Amino acid sequence: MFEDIVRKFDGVLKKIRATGKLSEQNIEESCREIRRVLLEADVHYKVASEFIASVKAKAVGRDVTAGIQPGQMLVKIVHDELVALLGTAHVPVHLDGPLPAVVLVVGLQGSGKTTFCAKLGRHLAKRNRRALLAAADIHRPAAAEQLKRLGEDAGLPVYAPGGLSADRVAAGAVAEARKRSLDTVIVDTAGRLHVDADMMEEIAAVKAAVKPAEILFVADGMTGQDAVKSAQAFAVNPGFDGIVLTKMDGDGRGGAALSIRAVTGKPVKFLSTGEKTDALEAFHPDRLASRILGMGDIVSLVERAQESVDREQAEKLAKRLTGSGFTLEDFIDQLRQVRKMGPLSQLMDMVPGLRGRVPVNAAPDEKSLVRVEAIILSMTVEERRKPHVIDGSRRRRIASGSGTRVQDVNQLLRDFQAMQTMMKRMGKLRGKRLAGI
Ligand SMILES: Nc1nc2c(ncn2[C@@H]2O[C@H](COP(=O)(O)OP(=O)(O)O)[C@@H](O)[C@H]2O)c(=O)[nH]1
Ligand SMILES: [Mg+2]
Repeated sequence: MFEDIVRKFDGVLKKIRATGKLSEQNIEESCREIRRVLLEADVHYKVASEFIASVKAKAVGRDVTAGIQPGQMLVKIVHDELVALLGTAHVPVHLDGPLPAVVLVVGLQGSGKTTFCAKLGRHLAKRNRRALLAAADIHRPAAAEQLKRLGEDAGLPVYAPGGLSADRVAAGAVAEARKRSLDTVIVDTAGRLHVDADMMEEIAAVKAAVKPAEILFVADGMTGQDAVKSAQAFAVNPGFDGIVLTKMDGDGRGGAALSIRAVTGKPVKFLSTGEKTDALEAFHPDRLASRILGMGDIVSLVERAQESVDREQAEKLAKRLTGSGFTLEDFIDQLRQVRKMGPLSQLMDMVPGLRGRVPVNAAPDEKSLVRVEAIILSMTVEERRKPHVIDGSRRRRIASGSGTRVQDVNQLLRDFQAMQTMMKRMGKLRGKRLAGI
């Protein structure tokens, strides 16, 4: 699913990520390439243009958070726009109101309605809902048989009386559900190859008979912009609350999934990914955006850095760290910043290129960070600024004050000294590089 678009985005993003500075020109260039990828994925051209316009507006003149490459920042902007395009948050099926709640499933023939009815029943069973499937596709005798078979497979009861009109099947199913204390009725309806008046009349009758809490429109995700077009027609009549994209296991280009929400204004609620009744995924815009950009973790890295590192403070710290004045107070500041960003090992995992390369024990664990902090907090201000005054008796005092052992204090002072030396060396190196040596 989405392999093709992921691959193409990956190529474009690799270039963007390496961007050293965001200028109007390279933002323009990046946007042009993103637009091409979107159009090749069969995204609606209007949707693609609007998408690009808002990425540009957000990227131009944007300050870059400390600790992040400008290119990564742009990737994050693209990601956030993609999430917005896909609908921001997951919207669950609406089942509130009088019981049984009725879900009406509509869409063109062959889109995957009947299969989806069974999948939805199974999905809801995990949420403690007990659903009855109603066979209101009365035009094809095989449809009721198919629903019965799928219901059996999913462990769900099926109401298929035969010989009744679609609206009477639906109403009968509601009565049956009440009798059997089932709280949900999922109504499978007939579709045509194209939208037509008879079908709409029939759906209108069903709607009037059972007052559905939710109408779901099922579209074949493989058909790209055709799915979007039929969604537009169904949005006008009979209207619907959410979209189900099926056959997402196929090699469709993903364009329907990317544009259908923007075009219809209705949220995608599920992706159907196979013929079996368990092949259903709740649709989460953020997860799909990350998957499409093939970069999930950069986003969380940038977010955490933005939340926890104040840019100026970080720059000041960097200057002091590499200068001669690196003290235990800076050391503790730095530890706190790092800890705010989350477990170190997890953080390292998120840095592209570092994943799996840093041995687990190279990263200090949380416990020892807490210990180090306690030790430094037990020192006087003078001791923190001039650690060389810390003699044997001070070490004993600090150890008992922080609930640690003298060895721990010794170890910390040794680590600090090594770090101070390293910082000085880095400072010199940077100076040399700046001077062009
Ligand atoms: N690969 C795949 N096939 C599906 C999916 N959903 C439905 N199908 C198949 O698509 C065909 C039409 O599905 P059906 O539920 O009968 O569509 P309906 O005419 O809208 O009721 C059937 O062969 C299904 O097995 C899916 O998510 N993935
Ligand atoms: Mg069917």
